[in-house]
Amino acid sequence: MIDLFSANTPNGWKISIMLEEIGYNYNIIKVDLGKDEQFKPDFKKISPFGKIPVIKDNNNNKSIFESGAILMYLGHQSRKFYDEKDRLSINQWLMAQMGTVGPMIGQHHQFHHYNPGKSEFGEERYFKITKRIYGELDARLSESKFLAGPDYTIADIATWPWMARHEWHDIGLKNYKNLSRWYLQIADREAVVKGYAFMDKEAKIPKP
Ligand SMILES: N[C@@H](CCC(=O)N[C@@H](CS)C(=O)NCC(=O)O)C(=O)O
Repeated sequence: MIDLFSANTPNGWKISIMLEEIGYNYNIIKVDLGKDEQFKPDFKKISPFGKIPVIKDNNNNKSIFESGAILMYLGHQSRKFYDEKDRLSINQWLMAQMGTVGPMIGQHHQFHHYNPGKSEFGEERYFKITKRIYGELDARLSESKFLAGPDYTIADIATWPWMARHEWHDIGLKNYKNLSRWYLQIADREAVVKGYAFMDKEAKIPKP
């Protein structure tokens, strides 16, 4: 049994989707970011930067922070979506999500969605970067079925939740043929539908 400390956000969905995909049982412990629960001393003991998601594996009492590290741990444990022979490619696309896709699109959310009108520079900069990321993912997916190669892996599980916020981005996912094909194909997976709705049973995946 896994304890999942999380919130209803893209970084949160990565892990609920993975846990659904590998069929592990998990307890959800909601961390209310609006109430700054991520900064409580007990939570910071397992998440030094005060961020969700975190898991605790009750089989060995280990806790793990950082979504990429959690996906690698669960992929390794379950031997699913993290095939040893494909790790070089999977790790690169996973790290690209962790270092570029998530942080950059996260800033686009801050300036374009949550705080429009506060900084023209910030809005323009992250709109442009997010649009470029759409193009770069689309180019990759024009030559490869999934991000790391022919198989669905933890790199897709890490990246897909960020595209699930496409309605906030105002970039027009449907204009990116390969990215849309990939997005919709993953959106049809039962585990993704369940993992996306892990904190809100009524939540429906937005289609382009
Ligand atoms: N690199 C971290 C990022 C996690 C992250 O930014 N989580 C956000 C929610 S999506 C959070 O906890 N924000 C609370 C805060 O920054 O105060 C990961 O991938 O786990």
